[in-house]
This record gives sequence, C-alpha cells and structure tokens, in this order.
Amino acid sequence: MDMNTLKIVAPVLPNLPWEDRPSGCAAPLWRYSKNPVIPRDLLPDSNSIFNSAVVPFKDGFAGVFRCDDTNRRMALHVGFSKDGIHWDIKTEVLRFTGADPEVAEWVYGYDPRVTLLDGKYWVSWCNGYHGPTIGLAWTEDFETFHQVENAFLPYNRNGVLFPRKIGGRYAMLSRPSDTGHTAFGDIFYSESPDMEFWGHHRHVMAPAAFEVSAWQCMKIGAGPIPIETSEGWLLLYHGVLRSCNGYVYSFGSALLDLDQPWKVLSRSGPYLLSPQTPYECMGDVPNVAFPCAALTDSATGRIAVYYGCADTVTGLAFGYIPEIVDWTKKHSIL
Ligand code: BMA
Repeated sequence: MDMNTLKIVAPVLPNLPWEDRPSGCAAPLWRYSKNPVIPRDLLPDSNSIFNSAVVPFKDGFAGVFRCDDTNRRMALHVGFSKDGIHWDIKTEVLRFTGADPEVAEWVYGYDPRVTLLDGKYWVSWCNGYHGPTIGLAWTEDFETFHQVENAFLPYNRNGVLFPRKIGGRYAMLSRPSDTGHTAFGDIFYSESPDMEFWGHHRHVMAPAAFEVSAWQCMKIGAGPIPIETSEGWLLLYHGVLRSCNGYVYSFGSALLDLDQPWKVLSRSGPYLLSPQTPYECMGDVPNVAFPCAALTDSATGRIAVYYGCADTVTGLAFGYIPEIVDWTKKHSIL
C-alpha cells in the first residue's frame, strides 16, 4: 500500500517528531535513537513518567502525562512542547473541575489518552472510583479541564475514544478488568449520544490463543486513539504474555471496520514492538512497552508512537502508516 492508494484521515503535521528508518532495519516500527525521550526524573519529585498522551496543539504539542511521584502516587500532569521531543511538564498536578462532587473526588488517575473531538480535547484516563474505571474530561486550552461523569462502572481500564462520531454517536473502546493486576481482558466497544450515557456494548477482540500469538495471549487493551484510514481504523493495542518471570507487555496492530468498529478486519500475529532495550526491560516494572498516543502526518503517512517503557520512562517509535496497514493485513491471524 503506498501513499497514493491509502487515505489517512488526520491532520497534516510536518513538525511531528521524526527520525528516518535506520539502515538495515526492515521492521515496520523503529525506536528513536535517543530514547527514552522523557526521563523518569524530569520533575523534581517524579519517580516515573510513562504511559502518557500527546496531541498537536497550537504551533506545537500538548499532553497529559502520567507522573508517579516519589510517594508512588499516580497523578496526571499537563505538558507542552514545540517539537514533541523536549517537554515542559508542569510541576503541579492536573486537577479537574465541574464534576458532580461524588465523582470529582480525586483518588488516583493514570494511563491517559487525549483526542481532539468536535472541537474539544477529550481526556480519558483510568480514574479511581471505588476501584479503577474510565474518567472523562474536556479542555480547550490545556489549562481548565471540565470533568464529566465516569463512562462506566468499575472496574475498567484503557478507555480510548474514537476521534469522531460513528453512526451518529460517540464511540469508545475499553477493557473491563478487576481491582488488581488483572489476569484477563478483552477489548469492548461502547457508544454514547452525549458523552455521558454509554451503551450498545459490543465485543471487539479477545486475547489470542497462545499457540497462535503468545505475546497477546493473556490480556489485551487499546492503545493510542484509533487512526482512520481507507482500509479501516488502525488500532495499536497492547498484549500481555505471562512468563515465569511475570507479565510482558508488547504491542501490535489491528484494522477495525470503519462503520462497525467491533468487527475486526485483520490483526497482527507478530508484535510491532516488544520490550527488548535496557530501558524497556529494566525499571519499576520490567518488560513493558505500553503505547498511549500516536502523532500522524497524513501528508507523508508518518507516525510517531509514544509508549511507556518499564513503567518508568517514555519512549518514541516511528513508522509509516501505509506500511503498518500492509503489514497488519499480511501478518493477520484472523
Ligand atoms: C497495567 C497498567 C499499566 C501498566 C501495566 C504494567 O495494568 O497498570 O499502567 O503499565 O499494568 O505494569
């Protein structure tokens, strides 16, 4: 698939962070040579900065970052960048406004995603409310964040909005879970007329059989905001394998039907990226590559993926969307 045949519905983003494919590399995704792009101690009291979301904003980028502090409390912080590489992350924690006091009480928040949707930047995150569930808020300026109702009952994680309405309704992927280090997990699709009431839940994907694709055989969860292409929604998602040394988080790709995204058109058997470098294999939780955001340039097909490494730092990886779409179809296990 080349740029002339694949249509990518995304902004033109000539300033997205980028590095050419290293010579001799045939993989559809390659790591930034200066990874980790965000170190664990960028803030005076941060223990780790990982699993975070970025979007184009004004003449640069903005983001919502998962920063665990040195009390090991999980919090969200706002950050800005001109180039997507050098980040100015605010030291003060992000606090939401406007929600019903019952859900507004801050307990913890982690693994944010951000998308521009109907002119507002919507944040979804894993929000502590009698256990983990999906919190939702919107902002126009990355200063004031208006919280709305939690989307689902606890327990749920990896709530990922689509960047436009589908069939006239807002749409979100999520992953029902438990209160701990959940040993199961399928991806589901839900719809809402108003970003408050969610229903029409549909099953999207289960973990793969271990003899078919072991990196995703225990649980899976949606990663960055899905990218609309003429071949379907390109979804990057993480998958977990349970080894004798604990969980291993890798990520791969799938194509979902444009109008009925709970229908999976193809799904990669090989991983796109698995923990292999020292910063992915060593840290607070070894062997984790966990993508939460991707920047795309529809003019060139380039993609820059931000992923958490070992629950400690943030990495960047690059690729071309038409190649990833081709690769997903070619290596599909469906
Ligand atoms: C998941 C989430 C992620 C984390 C991963 C690996 O359950 O808590 O935030 O990156 O585990 O520890």
